[in-house]
Amino acid sequence: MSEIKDLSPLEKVKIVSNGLRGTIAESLNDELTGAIHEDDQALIKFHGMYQQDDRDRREERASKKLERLFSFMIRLRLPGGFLTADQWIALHEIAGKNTTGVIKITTRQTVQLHGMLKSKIKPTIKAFHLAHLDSIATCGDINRNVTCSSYPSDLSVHLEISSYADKISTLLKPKTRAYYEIWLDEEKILDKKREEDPLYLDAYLPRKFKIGIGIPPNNDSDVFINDLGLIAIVENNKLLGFNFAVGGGLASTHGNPETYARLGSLLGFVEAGEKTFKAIYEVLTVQRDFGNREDRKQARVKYTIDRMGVEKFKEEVEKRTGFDFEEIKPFTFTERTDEYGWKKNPSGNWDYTLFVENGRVLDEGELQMKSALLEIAKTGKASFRFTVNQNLIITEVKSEDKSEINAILEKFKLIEHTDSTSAIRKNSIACVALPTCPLALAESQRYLPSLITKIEKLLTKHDLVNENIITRMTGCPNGCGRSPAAEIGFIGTALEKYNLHLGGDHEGYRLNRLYKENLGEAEILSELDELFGDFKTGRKRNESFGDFTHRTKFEN
Ligand code: SRM
Ligand code: SF4
Repeated sequence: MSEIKDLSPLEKVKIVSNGLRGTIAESLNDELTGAIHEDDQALIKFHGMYQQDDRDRREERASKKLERLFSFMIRLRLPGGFLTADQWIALHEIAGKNTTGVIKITTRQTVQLHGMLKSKIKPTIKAFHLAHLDSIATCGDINRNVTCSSYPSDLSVHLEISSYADKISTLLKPKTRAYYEIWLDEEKILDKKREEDPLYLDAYLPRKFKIGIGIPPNNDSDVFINDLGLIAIVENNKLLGFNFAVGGGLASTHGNPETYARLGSLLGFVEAGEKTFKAIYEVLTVQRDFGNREDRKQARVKYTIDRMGVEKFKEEVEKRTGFDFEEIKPFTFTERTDEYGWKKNPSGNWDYTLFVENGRVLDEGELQMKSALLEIAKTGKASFRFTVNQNLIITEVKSEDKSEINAILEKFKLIEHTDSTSAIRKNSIACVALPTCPLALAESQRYLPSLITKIEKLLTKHDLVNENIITRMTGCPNGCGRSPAAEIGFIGTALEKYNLHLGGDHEGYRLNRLYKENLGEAEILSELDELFGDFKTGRKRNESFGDFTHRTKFEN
């Protein structure tokens, strides 16, 4: 462990936080400002919230000598991304009453609500609690929302596998009752022993920790980008266990070569059940004890594993579990895209995957998506599952109810909307970026849709309009929209400027690489025009765009 004097400032905030309480309660009562105290800003992340301000209005506010327009974003804990109809109705109402109204589906299969004023935090959390929902540990240096592939293919074990997301999330939840005390007015715990936390101790993890479960053959959950990716191994419709991939993470910092995106390294196979939970737990304790607590830019598991070496990291986990990883079991991912439209699921019920551009559920112009989903939820005849690609599955619709749900989808033109969306748009992701993200260097979700319209024209020109090219944009190199794992990745460098990354594969086994720096829109379109032309004439049979650009631009 590091000496106290060497610890990063945030480590100290965690240690003295009294179980993540800090002075949050006092901050909430401070009526002189819409913000909360600085240290508390770090602590509320562990409770699932970020303090933000509207960056579009900074100048105007400053000119009037007003403080920034502070508000809060809240992110729900939804392992596997599942909501009942009643929970959807509650989410809809809370979003409208206490936040901007937009329900934002994230790249980790949950939702965020933005624009919540300080005075609305408690009512919001209370309302979610009544709907059996919480935001515990969705941010901060702790295990985050556990994702799971949304597509069972023909596997009847999908429910069993996705229940792991729930169980892992519960296993790795912090023991402190701070969330319940501060936001839900639970009585204060006087016996501190009751909340001793053998996993997180008092300093939690050195950095955020992410777990994702992938179910071959669809890698929609982008399993290798997680700190811990679990690849489900199924034989004859029976879940045998999981291959463990450790050390994924996508962020880097412009101009800092010590930081980099990395895919997880396969450690080995662990059988399903208790052994899997034990191994997961001990991967976290190894990161807790060996992760860098001095420099947050070197604190993710990917750096710990590169510093220790994969073998040493694995041995340390084995020493703690008391058993060895078995040999990696073979698996193949063939896809990473969502399976749009109606599909019968293994339980015999129906799922409809709806395209939600950049995960933004709202009523806008002709497209009244939010109203449509509320009407569906009110029938009580469907549940909802978010996908890791920011889309939504209307799920568990019984055969006898399918026509009623289909009629609502048709009435609101959502079937037409999904069917008429181009392949490239359906495979696009953008992170939030401006105006709420404090780290954004460039636009992302407000810009990608219009850029895609221009790229569609190029694809049409080159007769490539049906290509499922995975295209992702982020407003900075943190990679929230998983841009480093795209076939075409745009990574913001400054307002209206992006690095163009190419050569990621279609299935999620290979990251892309920097191709051209600091391009404006005209340059992006001119580069892509040329690349698409070369692809049309020079591709091998069935070669994807990512494989083509990797072969022609980076190999040899
Ligand atoms: Fe992220 C920080 C949004 C998925 C890597 N991310 C942020 C913050 C909270 C900005 C901040 O620190 O103040 C962004 C809030 C924007 C806003 O206004 O809402 C933000 N990240 C998002 C979401 C909402 C993007 C989206 O449009 O869907 C995703 C929420 C996921 C969730 O539900 O938990 C989101 N973030 C990711 C992913 C992708 C993933 O996990 O699948 C990554 C890359 C994978 C990884 O972790 O390496 C990612 N976000 C980051 C990082 C870089 C971490 C690092 O290793 O350095 C930051 C900055 C940080 O932590 O310091 C960050
Ligand atoms: Fe913000 Fe950067 Fe993440 Fe986009 S990638 S949401 S700009 S931190």
